[in-house]
Amino acid sequence: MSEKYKRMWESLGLALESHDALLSILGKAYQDIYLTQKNRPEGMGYFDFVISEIHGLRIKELLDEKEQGRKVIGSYCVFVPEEIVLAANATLVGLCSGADFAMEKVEKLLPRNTCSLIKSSFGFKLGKVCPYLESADMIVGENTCDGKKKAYETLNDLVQNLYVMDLPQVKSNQGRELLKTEYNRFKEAVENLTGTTITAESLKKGIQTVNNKRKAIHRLSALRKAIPAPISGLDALLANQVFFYDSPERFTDSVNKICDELEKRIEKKEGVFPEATPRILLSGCPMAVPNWKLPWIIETSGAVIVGEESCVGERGTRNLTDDSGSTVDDLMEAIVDRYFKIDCAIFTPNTDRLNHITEMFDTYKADGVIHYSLQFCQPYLIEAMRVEKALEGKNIPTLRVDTDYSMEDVGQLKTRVEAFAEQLK
Ligand code: BJ8
Repeated sequence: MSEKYKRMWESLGLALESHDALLSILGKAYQDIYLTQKNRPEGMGYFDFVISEIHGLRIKELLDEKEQGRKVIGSYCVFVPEEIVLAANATLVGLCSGADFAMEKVEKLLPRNTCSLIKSSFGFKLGKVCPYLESADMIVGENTCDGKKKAYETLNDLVQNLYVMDLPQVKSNQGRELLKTEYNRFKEAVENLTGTTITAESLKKGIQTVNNKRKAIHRLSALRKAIPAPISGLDALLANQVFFYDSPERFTDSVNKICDELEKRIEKKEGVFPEATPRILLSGCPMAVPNWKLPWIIETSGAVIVGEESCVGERGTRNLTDDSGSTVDDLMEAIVDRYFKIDCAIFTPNTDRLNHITEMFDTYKADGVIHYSLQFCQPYLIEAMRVEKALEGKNIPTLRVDTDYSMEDVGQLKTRVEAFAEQLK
């Protein structure tokens, strides 16, 4: 791929040598973690292709769109409404990163004890290895956790086009008002950037397009209730990760095709692991590409993941946006309603999340919950203790894992996960 896209990467100002090194690490990790899995659905071939071209073909498509005048907007959080972006004839891409990169440079700008996700986003910028970031006409930051909101002050010095969205922290009437004000301000900013006025028709279409992506993921999730599990957690996570990069229509079709295949598997009682394999619900911080460490450990330690209570998973995709409104105002209200339900740990109190985890545990017929927090992520680390207590109160076996993007703790984590899986048998 390197030679084929070299010019394109050069034009984006990427550091070619470092970028090659990153792609080779990514390719090796994908080979070792994904392509060694057994009984994968054939439809996953599409996602293998997407990953192999994640910095190639998809970037070329975005640059071609840009040449036609379409704008690209990058975001770090599921609170940024894709519906609004699509309605203005622009494209939204996820910018979160799941690998350590250029850490020496990063730690000159951020304290060491910053979560890996934030550090990684800085590393990809400072190391000049993220073509999505370099293609973006606008980058949206959001005032969610303290780490992110303070880091955006510094990121503002590194990029030219950072837009920061304020977000509520409490699910009150005032909180909803703030979200509404901020979404209207964002709508205006996107209209200014694109020179396109959002109409009721375009907003409705944007809502329907994003809902279709979500419905495909809901269909996939529902199929994961089957015993034996028809798809690995790693593969399902990949689909949830690609949700943030791919063209929406193509993504929806590809996930639906996998679902067609899984329905046939379920009819024949075919699974990716034996029927008695302990079923895990994974809950906690989002996992951006290529953060596959914990799912890989779990699924090579005698268990299978059947659901993700995560922003790269059900927390991010769970609710649809009502598209029945006939005016821009009605539809914007529906967008506010939809996003205000997201139960990110930055909210206080956040009891909805506790309830949702138990609900998912039952729905997906899980045997245990593994709670995953990134080190130094205070919202999820602190909430993990409440999650554990609430689950223990319901006699749900729970394992709390605090980790980062490094591979140093793999052995230790594997021992803990194996013991947990054994306990669930
Ligand atoms: S809605 S979870 S995508 S903020 S891991 S950076 S919380 S210190 S990512 Fe998130 Fe939006 Fe919430 Fe979802 Fe901070 Fe924690 Fe790091 Fe995190």
